[in-house]
Amino acid sequence: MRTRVAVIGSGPSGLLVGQLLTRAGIDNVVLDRASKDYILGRVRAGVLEEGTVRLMDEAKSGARMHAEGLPHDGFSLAFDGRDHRIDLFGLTGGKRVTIYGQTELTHDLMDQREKAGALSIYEAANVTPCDFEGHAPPYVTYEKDGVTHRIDCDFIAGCDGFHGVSRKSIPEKAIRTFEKIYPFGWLGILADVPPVSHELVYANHPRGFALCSMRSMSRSRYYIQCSLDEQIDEWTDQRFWDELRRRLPAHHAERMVTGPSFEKSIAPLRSFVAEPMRFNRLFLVGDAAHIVPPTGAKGLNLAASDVHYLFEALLEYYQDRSNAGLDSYSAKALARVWKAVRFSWWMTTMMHRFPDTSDFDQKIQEAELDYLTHSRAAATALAENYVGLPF
Ligand code: RFL
Ligand code: PHB
Repeated sequence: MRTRVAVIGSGPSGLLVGQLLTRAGIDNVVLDRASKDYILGRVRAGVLEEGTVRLMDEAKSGARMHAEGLPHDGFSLAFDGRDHRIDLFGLTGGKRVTIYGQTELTHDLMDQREKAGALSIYEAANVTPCDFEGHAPPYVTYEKDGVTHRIDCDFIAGCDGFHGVSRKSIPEKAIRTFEKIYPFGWLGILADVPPVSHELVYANHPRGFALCSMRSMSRSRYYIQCSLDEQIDEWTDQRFWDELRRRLPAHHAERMVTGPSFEKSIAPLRSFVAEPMRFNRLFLVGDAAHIVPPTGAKGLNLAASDVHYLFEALLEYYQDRSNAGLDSYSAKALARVWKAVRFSWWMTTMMHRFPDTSDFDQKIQEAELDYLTHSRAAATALAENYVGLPF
């Protein structure tokens, strides 16, 4: 089989780049080792920046997102038993975020891809990017139903997430990685109960961080900071609700509606960047190249900005026969990535309780929160990063 762009990974990065390419008439194949149902069963991101929304529109996949997504003009930072609202809309001159689950976004992109008749291969085993470093055209091999297949292509988009094969295929000496592991995780649940507040609440509490998010006005997504050795089976719903309630200001805790959860998982927190993001004909996109802790809600949105830069570069290549965009992809993407890595690290540091915090560190955290909620300049810096830096 031959295609122009072989896309490894059918998460948001792979589907979005695939859909933009298909709409521009650039033939591509998406390959994933998992099944469609497995991918749609993963509960992850929930906050979309305006740039991500714009890209979904460009991919003609935004109709349901506009109909069902919730525009949010602000969120709360809760500490010392009080809420401090960050007025995203007012501080950024009219920008907002949209609450729409990654699962739904993925669903919409899969539907549009199917409608467009573009090829996706699920449950592809041993996907391997080959010959992407030299002058010969690259290809990808995979196994399906015991048969090995080969897809010849011009380019490979490595959209296969943090544990994917693309980054691992790059010789060690050609890649540099940067990593920070945080000494805690997030225990998250999904439940069909109305959220405690119509906006998100990020809470800093002596017992640890808590986040009240949502998927709709009848479905809540809640997280609490937990230690890394926590066993999920030891967290009954009741124990989770009790712990969450303790970490929230009284007016939220009192209003909280509880109910059975239908998803419960623990996610470790990590910052990770691989440089560069291009290896001749292989491009790393999204989580394959970088991971951020979820505190700043940036992971999916960074995947979207990478997709934007890569799509523009491929368009320039196929339409104008110019390599300029491909040559600058890595530098452009990384410049935005590092700013989001910094923001996510900063939000994480400010909102969580670290096991080894000294009295000095604690006072600095309190001063930071006090400054942020009393200085318009400081709040503006937070708001402009939260709604997303331009791309
Ligand atoms: P994905 O979504 O991991 O998709 C990669 C796909 O590649 C496939 N794959 C392979 N296919 C073939 N061969 C292989 N060897 C393969 N290895 C892997 C996988 O099956 C999968 O389908 O990466 P992508 O597309 O780059 O998307 C990135 C986002 O998923 C991620 O950044 C976000 O979910 C992060 N994130 C958040 N981001 C936000 O922007 N806002 C948020 O509010 C937000 N909250 C979150 C989050 C991530 C979380 N977790 C669990 C990590 C909350 C959580 C709890
Ligand atoms: C979510 O709704 O899953 C969510 C929202 C905000 C974050 C992280 C996750 O910062």
